[in-house]
Amino acid sequence: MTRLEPKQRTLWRHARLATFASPSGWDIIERGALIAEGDRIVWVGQEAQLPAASQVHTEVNLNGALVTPGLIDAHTHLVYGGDRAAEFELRLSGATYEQIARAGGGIRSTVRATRSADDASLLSAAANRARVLMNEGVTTVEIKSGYGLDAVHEARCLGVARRLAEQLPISVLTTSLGAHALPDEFSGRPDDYIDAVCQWLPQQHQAGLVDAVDVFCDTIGFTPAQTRRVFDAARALGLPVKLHAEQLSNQEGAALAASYGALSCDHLEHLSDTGLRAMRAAGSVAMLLPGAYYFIRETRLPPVQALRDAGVPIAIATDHNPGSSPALSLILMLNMACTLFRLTPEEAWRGVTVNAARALGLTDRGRLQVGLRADLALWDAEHPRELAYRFGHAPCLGSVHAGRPRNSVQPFIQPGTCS
Ligand code: DI6
Ligand code: FE
Repeated sequence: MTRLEPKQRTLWRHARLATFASPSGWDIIERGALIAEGDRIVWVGQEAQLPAASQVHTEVNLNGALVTPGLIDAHTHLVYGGDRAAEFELRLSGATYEQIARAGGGIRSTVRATRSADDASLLSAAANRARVLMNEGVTTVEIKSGYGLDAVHEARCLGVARRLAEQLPISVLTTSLGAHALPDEFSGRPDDYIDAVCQWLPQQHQAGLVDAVDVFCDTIGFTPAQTRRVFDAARALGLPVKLHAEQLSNQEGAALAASYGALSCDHLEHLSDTGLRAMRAAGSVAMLLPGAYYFIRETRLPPVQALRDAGVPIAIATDHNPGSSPALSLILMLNMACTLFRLTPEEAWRGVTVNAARALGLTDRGRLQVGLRADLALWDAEHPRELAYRFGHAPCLGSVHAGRPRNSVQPFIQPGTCS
């Protein structure tokens, strides 16, 4: 990766741009061009309308490739040790996800593997996973902790997530999810564990490790009352919250999270009308996770039509984790969101771009627009709907992160200047 000077100007030309700049529609610009200056987009439009005096240092002919905003995977659990392939086999022979969790497997088995892994192996495993996402156009990823479940190991996992962003051309937002499961040493004492989670949050925050706070509020997770205590601790630090809400049962978690102005409520298969109304009033994003729905063979669908009717923005993510969604393709999630949840391809695309940015509280990305970050994904496709239509096939030609092309984009680059 070459480091560009801050004022380096690059013209990306002969592209078909899907900008998502308006509130609806694909906003396709045929024969489009885009100028990036440093990490920002400074011009987007039809190539024929390029200002005559557009001085640039580098010009890239994209030969008609499709360009979309860089993809945003706004819900992942990317840092962990081990895997749960044996648990997958158990589930295939009849055990449910909940039964395995209650018997000490599930999340707690990943906690054991994570605690015993050293920093270097946690980092290299997470980096390998991040690279797979990046190879399909992902330029921003949210990463939750939640497999350390004590002060030391939670901080270690958040630190690994931060280091990923230093080592790879990808933006990382971290979420502290200490309240993911009850660790063995607190067995029978969930309230004591919540005390501990609330106590270590200020230390994590002081160390610069936390962008947001999450809780798993469900029958095998934590109660609404316990969730509220974690949210109060987050609020005291000025940290935004989000929630694993109504995944396996309705706990009215979405309404609770919305009352704290949650950025997003995630999963939502069991969302109630009360929860939906509260989310609408708070402006929280509905984060739908088709990978987990599919992998644990949920049968209850999230209320997509009601969310749509209420105008609640919908985002889509991989929920990558070893237990309920070992998926590493955000492009596959587009297809699954359409096929399983009946989203339109455009809704699914907005779910991994503009609405995913909103779910992270980010206003500087998710669209191709002047003033936003030059985070781009390049595709061998004529129209973005093709990427939601095919599955097991993501023809990504490369990506650009903060104005800097990744290696795979280099073949496009034709040195020269245009004036
Ligand atoms: N819900 C999920 O789907 C993941 N976490 C959560 O709260 C599953 C995490 C795992 O099974 O390891
Ligand atoms: Fe999750």
